[in-house]
Amino acid sequence: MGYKVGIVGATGAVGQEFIKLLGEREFPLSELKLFASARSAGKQVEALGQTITIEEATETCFEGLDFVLFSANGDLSKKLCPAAAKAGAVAIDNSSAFRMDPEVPLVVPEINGEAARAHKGIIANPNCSTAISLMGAYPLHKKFGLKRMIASTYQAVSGSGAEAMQELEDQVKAWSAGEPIEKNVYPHQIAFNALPHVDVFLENGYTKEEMKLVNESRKIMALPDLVASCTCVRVPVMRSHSISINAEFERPVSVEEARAAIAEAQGVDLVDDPENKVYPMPLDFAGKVNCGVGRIRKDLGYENGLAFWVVGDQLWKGAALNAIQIAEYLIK
Ligand code: 2RA
Repeated sequence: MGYKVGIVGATGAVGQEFIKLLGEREFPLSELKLFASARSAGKQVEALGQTITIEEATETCFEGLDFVLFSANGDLSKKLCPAAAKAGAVAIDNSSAFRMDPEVPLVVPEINGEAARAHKGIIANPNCSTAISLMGAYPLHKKFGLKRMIASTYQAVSGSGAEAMQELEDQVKAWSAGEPIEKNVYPHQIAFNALPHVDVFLENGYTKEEMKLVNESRKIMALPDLVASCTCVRVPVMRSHSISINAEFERPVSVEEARAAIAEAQGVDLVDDPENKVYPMPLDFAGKVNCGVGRIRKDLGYENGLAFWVVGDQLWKGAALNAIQIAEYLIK
């Protein structure tokens, strides 16, 4: 038996990864429908060995579908996810529109997959930096009881979409050729730079991105009292996010115990042999299903503390893969 799957935002960076991963993971498809803006409607694309005509994403296009994977802006998700659910589909939404809605499960399958089964038609996919961070933090929480998490992210430009990836490439070329640098996606040059500015600034001095990591972590791990803070930085890396985490636990923890907890965890690789220059790096995890954890060491600031480093593919575990893993979880 196959499933009828729709993709909203099919022409975007994440939408393209949805298509690629559905094929590579041999998701049991009986039909694939691609939806995008009116501008793209009517275009024909090759996808999974078939020619598919892109349809305009509207409130009436979801009839008969089992799953609809959304990677569109929050406003469009707010409008169309309920329509998909009303049509009988499960809407898995990659925008932030429903993530903090108490009626909508926010899911990383390796952490709270069962929460997905309580859905009422819509399931929220976490922000990329959240999902990747928790792939390292959660296995340690399970063993040692996380009470404080301070995160600093080093985020790839893929998080801003295909245009940002092209902008980085163009800026590197222009810089190397001594030509003027064009800036369209970011307020400053991103090539050879680091921007402590991901998403918009809020009144509390944090950015929306930073508050997403704090608030979504609490919801996904069901830790409403988790003490957390975060700094999100955009760096000139193509498609993997890296996160430095300083964590304090309820119970004593050794580096060896932490390494063992990561080594046995699902969806994450222990990459931790700094003496031999072995640690997770963005280039190594681009296009990888698993995230990587390394640089595990006692935190110098907390009695029961650890510092560690997590890396994951922003387009995959940070977006398209996690959403498809939610669908896989529901059909298993
Ligand atoms: C970013 N997490 O990295 C945001 C959206 N994908 O820009």
